[in-house]
Amino acid sequence: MSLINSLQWSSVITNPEGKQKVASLIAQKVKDGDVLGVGSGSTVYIALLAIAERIKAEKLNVLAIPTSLEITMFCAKLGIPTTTLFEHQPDWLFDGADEVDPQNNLIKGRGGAMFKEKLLIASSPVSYIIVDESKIVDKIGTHFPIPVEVFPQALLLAEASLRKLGATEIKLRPAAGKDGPVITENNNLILDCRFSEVNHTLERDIKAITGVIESGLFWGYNLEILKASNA
Ligand code: ABF
Repeated sequence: MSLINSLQWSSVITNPEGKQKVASLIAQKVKDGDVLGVGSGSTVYIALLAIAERIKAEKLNVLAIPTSLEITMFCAKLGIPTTTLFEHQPDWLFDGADEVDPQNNLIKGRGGAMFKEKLLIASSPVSYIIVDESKIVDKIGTHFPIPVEVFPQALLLAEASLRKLGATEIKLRPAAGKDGPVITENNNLILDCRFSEVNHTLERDIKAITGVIESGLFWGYNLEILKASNA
């Protein structure tokens, strides 16, 4: 067995039934010739499994633009050809989220890939966000902090600037299972920030800090939310 074939989704998948429902909805939308933006996370992974089955059964020509190395490797395992934003723009995209409010504002970035996720959403004419019911909140920031990707040498400047914007808690995200901080695929750090108030200007204000690469706050994007309850 090749090393790619031995690749497994290792973390626990919460609410697998709900995720399976929205994943099936996404798989049904795939058409021959589509270039798909592919987000990150377990819901996206389950959708990829369903898409791979359709590609195989119906001999569809589909290209994927993944948002993380992990998803790129799963595409390789599943036989889904990949491309990049240098060569193609997505026809449409699917991605998960950590929180979705009634206006379709999101928090993303638990996997630390929000820079590429936002880049893909900004590049795609249609973006489907696939979520189980646990992700629906009345107010953004209910369960999750807002992740902010920061160039390492800008750490102290970013911390001070985020506090000026009203951050009440800022944590340097630790690496899972080893010492030190999480290092993103772009070689940056992640600050998980809680704010007393999250409003329409916060995303722009965070992004304006020198050294901030991107935040996991997605405010006012043109998104279609696919929920497990609608599947
Ligand atoms: C990505 O995966 C992230 O932006 C988000 O944090 C997470 C959702 O993961 P899951 O589908 O596993 O709940 O979409």
